[in-house]
Amino acid sequence: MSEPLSWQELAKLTDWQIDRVNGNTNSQANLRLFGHDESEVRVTLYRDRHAWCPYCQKIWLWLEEKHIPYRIKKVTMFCYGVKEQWYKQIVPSGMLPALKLDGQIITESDDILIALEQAFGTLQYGMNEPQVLTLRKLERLLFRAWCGWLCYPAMMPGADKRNREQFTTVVKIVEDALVQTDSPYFLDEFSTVDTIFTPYVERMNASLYYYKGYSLREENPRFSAWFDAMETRPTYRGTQSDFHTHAHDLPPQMGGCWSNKTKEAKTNQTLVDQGDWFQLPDVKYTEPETSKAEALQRVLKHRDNIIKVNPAENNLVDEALRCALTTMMSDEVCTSPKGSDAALRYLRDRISVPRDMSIYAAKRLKTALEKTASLAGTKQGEPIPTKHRRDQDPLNFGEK
Ligand SMILES: N[C@@H](CCC(=O)N[C@@H](CS)C(=O)NCC(=O)O)C(=O)O
Repeated sequence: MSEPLSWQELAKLTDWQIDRVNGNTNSQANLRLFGHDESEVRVTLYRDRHAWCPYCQKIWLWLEEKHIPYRIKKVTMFCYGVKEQWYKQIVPSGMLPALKLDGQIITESDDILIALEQAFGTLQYGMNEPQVLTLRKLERLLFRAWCGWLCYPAMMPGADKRNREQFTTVVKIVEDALVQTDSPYFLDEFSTVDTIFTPYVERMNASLYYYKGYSLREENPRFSAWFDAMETRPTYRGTQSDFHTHAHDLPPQMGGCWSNKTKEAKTNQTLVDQGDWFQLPDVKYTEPETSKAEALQRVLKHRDNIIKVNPAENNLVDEALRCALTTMMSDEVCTSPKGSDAALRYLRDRISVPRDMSIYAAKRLKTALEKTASLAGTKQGEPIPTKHRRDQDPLNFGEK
């Protein structure tokens, strides 16, 4: 049984750092140069601060794959807090993403990709090439079938089964499309089509696992191979979220997500919410050796705000958090103060991937928080709201 380390002692246990500007894809960068000079930047991407918006992820991936130097300006989505006035002056609807290209503002993610193609060339295939158009339509078909299953309560007998069949029928068409080439991607090599499918396929995989007990990645071999191939790409790894973030960020965006309350869904919900997070099929590449150091570094950076926003008393959270981090770094059990179970689980439930840290770092941190909390008691944190996510208001994290 060890005593919690001090913040100074903890700081000595991590030297994790990344090159946000020229290194791998990451959610924290405000400028990406890929070795270019800043004077060459022609593009500004306006994307959501929470690194969650699917249409933003599409553009983000495309720019990263093409190594286009760009600036990033982060904007709050309505459900998390107040939309920035300066952004409404540029885009009155407040919708994201938007792109400034040579001084010109473009909205609508497909129009943005078309404008980027005109300026910088295609990502293997152009948005309006026939095979791309066909697959773009298929992506929308899959999207609608997913909404039809996820976003309605299915009260009538047999409705859940019918919605599931409608979805899996489209999944079968997508599986057939994926088999058309030897590559694991949609066309004969990674292309713009993969960046278009990525955001919602990732959200489908997470949400159907959690709300319907259906594992898209595990039940469909071509999708499985596609995910595996995507995870070989540092661009995708940098934008990749986890099941918990999607399961709890989707309801306010989609106007509600409904569980079918099957045994499988209930088992999956417990796994996503309470662990073991290493058993989830949300990531398959090998865990990097740096994941604990990354998690620690990210908590150290934001610790004052993390402690301040927690509903529990500051000193208690401070000690409990140091306990969890001590456990994470040493694997030794550290007894957290009485009454800290709910406080630790409040934080466990609010780690957002990839906004706060990468998927494996989050798993390590959640595991340590839960292990420490379980020694203190069984109390859960305040429930995560389903109509908004103002518990994640960026103003509480010193963002302007
Ligand atoms: N058709 C648009 C859809 C964009 C969209 O729906 N954006 C959402 C976020 S995913 C948005 O900005 N909502 C306003 C907000 O949440 O603040 C596109 O393709 O760009």
